[in-house]
Amino acid sequence: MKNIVILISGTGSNMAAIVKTAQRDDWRGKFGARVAAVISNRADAKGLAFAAGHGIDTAVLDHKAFDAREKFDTALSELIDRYDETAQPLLLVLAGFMRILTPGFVSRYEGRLLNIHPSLLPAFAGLHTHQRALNEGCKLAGATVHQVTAELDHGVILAQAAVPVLPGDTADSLAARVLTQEHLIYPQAIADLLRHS
Ligand code: NHR
Ligand code: GAR
Repeated sequence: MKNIVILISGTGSNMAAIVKTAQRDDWRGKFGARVAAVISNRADAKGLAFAAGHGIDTAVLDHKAFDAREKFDTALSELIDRYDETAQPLLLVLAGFMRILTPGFVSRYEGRLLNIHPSLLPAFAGLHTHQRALNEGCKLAGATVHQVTAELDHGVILAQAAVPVLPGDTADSLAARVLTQEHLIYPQAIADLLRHS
C-alpha cells in the first residue's frame, strides 16, 4: 500500500478534497494508495475532525512546544515515518501547512513532497499572496501545485489553475475563488503522480 500523509494547519479544505477524490475515484483499487494520516501543527485545526470522521489516523504536533525548528521537524519526521514503507515510500502532501520546513527535513522527502501555493508561481512566493496580487493590479491570480525544495515555493511546477481578478475583489473574495480551483487541481495532480509512479 502506498501511504499518503497530509500536513495541515487549519481548515483542511484541500485535504478534504483529496480525501473525497481518493474515495470517489477508488485510489486504493486503482493505484494501491490511501490517505493514511493527517497531521496538524495546531490542535484546533478544523480538518482534524473531518479526517477522523473518514477513518484516517490523525495527530497533532504543536510547533510551540519546540525551541528550534530542527527539533520540531525531527519529531514531525518520526510521526510521518510510521507510515513509510520501504517497498512503497510514502507521498507527503502539504495542504495549507503554515510552517517553513528545514532543508534537512525537505531532503529526507525530496521528490515525494508536494505543496499547493495560492499564487501563480513564480509570482508571489511566501505569504499574503492574494493581497499582494491585488496591490500589483494583477488581472489573473491562481494556485500552483509544486514539489517542495529547500528554497521556499521554488520546486518543479506540477499543475496550475488561473482565475480572473474581478473589480471590487478583496483578498478574501479572491482567496475563495482561487480555493475552488485548488480543490480541483490538487487531487488531480496527486492522481497523476500516483498513476505514473
Ligand atoms: N518548506 C520549504 N522548505 N519549502 C517550501 O516550498 C515550503 C515549506 C513549508 C511550507 C507552504 C508555503 C506556501 O505555500 C510551504 C512551502 C508557510 C510560510 C511561512 O512563512 C511560507 C510559505 C508556506 C508556508 N510560515 C511562517 C514560519 O515562520 C509561519 C506563519 C504562520 O504560522 O502563520 O514558518 O505558502
Ligand atoms: C489554501 O489556499 C492554500 O493554498 C494556502 O492556504 C489555504 C489553506 O486552505 N496555503 C498557504 O497559504 C501555505 N502558506 P485549507 O486549509 O482549507 O486547505
